[in-house]
Amino acid sequence: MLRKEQPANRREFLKLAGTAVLAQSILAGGTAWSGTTPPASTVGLPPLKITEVRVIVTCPGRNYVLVKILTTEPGLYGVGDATLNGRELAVAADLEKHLAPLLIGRDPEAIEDTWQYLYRGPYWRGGPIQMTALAGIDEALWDIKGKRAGMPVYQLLGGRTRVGALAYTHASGNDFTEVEDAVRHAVERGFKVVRAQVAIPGLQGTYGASSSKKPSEPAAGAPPADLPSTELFEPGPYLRTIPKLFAHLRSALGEEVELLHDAHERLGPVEAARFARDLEPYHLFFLEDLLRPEYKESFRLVRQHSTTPLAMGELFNTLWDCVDLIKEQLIDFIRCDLGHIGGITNARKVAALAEAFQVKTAWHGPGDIGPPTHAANVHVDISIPNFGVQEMVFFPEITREVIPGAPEFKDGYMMVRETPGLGTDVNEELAKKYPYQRAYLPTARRRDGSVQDW
Ligand code: EZ4
Ligand code: CO
Repeated sequence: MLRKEQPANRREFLKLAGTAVLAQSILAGGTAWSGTTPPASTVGLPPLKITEVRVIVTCPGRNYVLVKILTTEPGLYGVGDATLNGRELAVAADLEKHLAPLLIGRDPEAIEDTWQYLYRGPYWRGGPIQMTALAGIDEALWDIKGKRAGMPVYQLLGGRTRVGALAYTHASGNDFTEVEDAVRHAVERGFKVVRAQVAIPGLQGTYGASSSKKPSEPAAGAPPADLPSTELFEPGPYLRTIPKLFAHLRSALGEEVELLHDAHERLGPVEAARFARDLEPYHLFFLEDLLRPEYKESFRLVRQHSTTPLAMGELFNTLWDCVDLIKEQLIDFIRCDLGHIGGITNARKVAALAEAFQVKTAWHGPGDIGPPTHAANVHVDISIPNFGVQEMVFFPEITREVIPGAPEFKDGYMMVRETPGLGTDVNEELAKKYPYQRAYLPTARRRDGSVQDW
């Protein structure tokens, strides 16, 4: 309230002087509150600053990039995952050379402010390298916040909405019987949802089920295969084979088990619409990534021709990549990769946007993103209302030793650890024993030799 006796010019002066102090603090690289009174919520806790950012590149079975953020509180640190398969060192260099210097001295509690600063601050924004780096930092900061609060991250996100996250695994094979066996095996392990892929006759190597029995996310870093392999793809044989696979699986396994399929962003609009229609009788849980991410408008055509549920999004990097598909209800599941879309902070916004339009989540969860991103997936899954399903992997023992704490699989569901933070960590000494090995995802070509999306 204005006091009569105070001359107007003095009031203006005080107002300006106050603003100047604030501005000085902000221009010195801080936030509106750093260097002044700590926010009321943290009164009683010592003020916290980031002291060091370590970037750990390691290859325990395949390459991973971890970000470890240390703070002024002894022993309080966070670990995030910044792995981008085939471009690991670009993300590591971005983190080390460009982002780490901006983090030193900052308040690790100010996650949203740091996110905005690193997303909009550099002027250049988006893209998989920058958004993967940002995810690594974001996950590490949520890990710190959870540890400081003494709570698992899902508690900070609003608490539990469900006991665990319904999970799906991959089943693949060289022919229909091999895939059927793989699905049966998954069901025996407790899975209620299974992704099915099969090798395509006449095509040497196909995403998800190559004849050489490679895993579905190759680039494991095993020399001498340190240059990309080339696989063959033709839409004709693919579009003819997959509906027959699902006809076989339904007649062999019945309707109970939920089945899904990943088209891996390879089809054109009419091919995609026909494919979704041809698969309709087999009642897929969803059909994943039908179209290339550049051609989102083609989902309208697919929708006009089929009621097969659609999922899309592992190649998206920003919230705005998701907006049109969600608001037009052109998809049923949004499946961004938390590790490539800037972490938990951005994923929660995608989830909230999706909630408003009855779209569910199905976050990307392959073996080529690290355990902290898998943990982040599940913390979000079990704290939002519109969770759909969670892709998962069983990490090999060597990976679990170097990067412990991945969510655990129980009776078809993923569970996070009830420890403060994300529940994941990195063993830095052990990580050093597995140095980076150059590796690439495969590439694909058509029979005529032209480039094809993998
Ligand atoms: O091809 O993670 O749904 N899962 C997938 C994965 C992706 C790899 C790419 O690095 O599509 O297998
Ligand atoms: Co996929």
